[in-house]
Amino acid sequence: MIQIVTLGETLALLSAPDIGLLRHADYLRIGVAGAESNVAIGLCRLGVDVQWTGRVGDDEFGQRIAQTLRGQGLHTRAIVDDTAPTGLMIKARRTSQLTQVAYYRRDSAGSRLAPGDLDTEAIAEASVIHLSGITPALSKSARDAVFTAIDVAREYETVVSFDVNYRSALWSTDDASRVLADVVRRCDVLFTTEDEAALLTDTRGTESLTVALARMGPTQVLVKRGSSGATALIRGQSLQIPPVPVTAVDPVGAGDAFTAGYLADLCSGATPAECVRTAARTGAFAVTVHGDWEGAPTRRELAMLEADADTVLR
Ligand code: KDG
Repeated sequence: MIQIVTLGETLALLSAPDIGLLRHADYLRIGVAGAESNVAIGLCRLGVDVQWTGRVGDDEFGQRIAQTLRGQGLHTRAIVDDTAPTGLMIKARRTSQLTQVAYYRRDSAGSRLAPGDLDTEAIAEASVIHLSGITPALSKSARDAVFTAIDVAREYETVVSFDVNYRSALWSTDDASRVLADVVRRCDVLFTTEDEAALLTDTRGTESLTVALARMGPTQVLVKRGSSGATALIRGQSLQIPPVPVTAVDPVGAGDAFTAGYLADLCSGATPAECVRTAARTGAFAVTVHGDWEGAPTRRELAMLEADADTVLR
C-alpha cells in the first residue's frame, strides 16, 4: 500500500563535471532532479512505499525522468504532456564552495500540473502527503493542484508535510509570502530554513522561531540549519539536532534527504528524537555524493557514517 504520496515538477538535470564557468565545460552530465522526487527516492531507499505524480514532456528528457524514477522504485505517475517540453535545471560549480543553479522551466510540462492530475484515492489512503513550495510557484494550475491535494488530505486525515523550498527565481517575495503562509496554516509537518521562515514570520531566534511557526498551525516544525544541524518543535517537544560531521562535496539535495529521513521514521511510528536523528543522518549522507539524490542511504547504510577514515568493506 502507498504510504506517502508526493507531487511536483521533476526536471532534467545537466551538470558540469568540473569546477569553473559553464562556458568552458566540454560536456554536461545528464541526470534528473526535483525536490519532491528527491524526497520520494530517499524514502524508497529507506523502505517506504511512495507515489510521485508530475507532468513530463513528450521528449527524451521526459522519458529519462520516468525511467529513472521507476528504476528507483517509485510508483511513478509521469503524465506525458505533449504541449510543452520537460523543464531543465543546469548546475555548475563556480568554485569548490559555490554551486550555481539555472532553470529553464517557464511553461514547462511540469509547470502545467493541474488538479485533475491528482490521484485522490491514493492521497486519501496514504499516511502522509508531501508537498513543496516550489509547486505553487510554477503556475496557477499547479498551485490549484497543491491546494486541492491539501483539501483531500485534510478530509481523509492524511498528514500534510510541507517543505517551504522558496525559489526566488520563480515568484515575487510578496506572492511567495502570501501563498506559502496559506499552505503552512494547513500543514501538519513543516520543513523550512531560517531564511525561508522570514517569509512567514517576523520572529527571529532559534526557540522563538519554532514556536511562532507552530502557532501558524503545524504541530511538527523543523528548522534546517545546514552544517549547524537543525532545531525542531514536535508536538510541544523542543529538540536540538546536532550536525553529523561529513566531508561535503555537493550541498544540493541535503534538505530533501533530511525530509525523507524524518518522514520515513514518522511512518514507522518512531519517537520524535529518533525521527530527527535519522533526518540528520540522511541529510549528511546526501552531501557526501554529487547529485541531488544519488547519495540517499538505505537503513543498513545509515550506520556507515560512523566508519573510521579509510575503512574498506570487503
Ligand atoms: O532540493 C533540490 C531541488 O531543489 C532540486 O533537485 C530541483 O526541484 C528542484 C528545484 O526547483 O530547485
